[in-house]
Amino acid sequence: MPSLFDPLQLGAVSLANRIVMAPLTRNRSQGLLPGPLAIDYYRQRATAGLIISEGAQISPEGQGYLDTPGIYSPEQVTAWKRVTDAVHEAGGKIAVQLWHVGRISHAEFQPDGAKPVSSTDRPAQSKTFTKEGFVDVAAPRALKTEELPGIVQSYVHAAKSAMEAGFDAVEVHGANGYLLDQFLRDSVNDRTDAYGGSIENRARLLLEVMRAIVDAIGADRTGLRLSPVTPVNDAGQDSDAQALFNYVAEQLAPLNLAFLHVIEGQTGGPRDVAPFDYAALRERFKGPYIANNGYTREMALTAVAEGTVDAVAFGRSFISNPDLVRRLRLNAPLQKANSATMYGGGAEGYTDYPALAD
Ligand code: 8OZ
Repeated sequence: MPSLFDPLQLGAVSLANRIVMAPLTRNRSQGLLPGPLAIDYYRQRATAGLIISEGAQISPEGQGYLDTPGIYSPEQVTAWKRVTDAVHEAGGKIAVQLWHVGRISHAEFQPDGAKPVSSTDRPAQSKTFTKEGFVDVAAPRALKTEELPGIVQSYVHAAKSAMEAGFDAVEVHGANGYLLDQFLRDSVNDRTDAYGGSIENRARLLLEVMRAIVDAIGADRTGLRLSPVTPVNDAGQDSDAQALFNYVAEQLAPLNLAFLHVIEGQTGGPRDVAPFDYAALRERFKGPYIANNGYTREMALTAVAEGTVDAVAFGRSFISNPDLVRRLRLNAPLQKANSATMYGGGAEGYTDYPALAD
């Protein structure tokens, strides 16, 4: 049986081990550009089998929080290229997370202070982080049907930009109550067009995005993150999450994506927040499955050895342990992440967590 420390092939990307750095929003990209500290931060973590970057918005409208990086302008591509070069020089692999927040946004980030866009015009009961600190998210406007091809095109443009920036792959953010999840769930999506109502209709935008990206950059460099039952960002439980996500996985199977990355349970919280059969999802998807959320070393070792998952993504422990792979290998103690320095700021709590001494 494979071990957590064995290599793994995800589409075109060869991983040295099955330990993945989960995407982590850090709000340190002034001017929407990953800066010099981001180069150090990602380089320090290059022993991960695969780094998945923090969410990077695919367009100006896709931004919802202060100082998150973009992946759509030539300037952003240049800035990211320095990050991907540093990770590659250190022997690592890095994917970018393609992010559109939908209604989890604020006028401060939107072009001309416009309303953020969503599947619905109902606001989320949620907060975002702005120059003024944590504030309520803005009321959105429902996208018109004829605007949806433009959304798909923004994802394609961002995916092509990611390839120019030297990323090994892209991960589409289909999780955590952001735009694509706002279309998937019937707790949020109240549309009456071909993108609302039935499961087929609610999954349509996500599947169009995935097919378009696959056509543009290749399935072997395209992955997806889902969170079937997470309640974060006012993503209410779908009336039949299992049927919805089983359908999505079945439709994705023929695309032969590089990976499916699943947040099991509540993002950053309990794994048993609602019943869900993740094995059923994996069985339908057929391709490589990266599991995430609350995995201990023991759980990760067991899950890979038993073959229930192909790889495990760790979030918070990668914040505070740049050498997490080595620590897991040695069963060395893990440093605890400081929650006060997670979002915004400088090097403190970002690039100053030490590696184990030799
Ligand atoms: C924490 C703070 C801001 C954004 C997610 C992109 O939950 C996020 C996020 C997390 O997916």
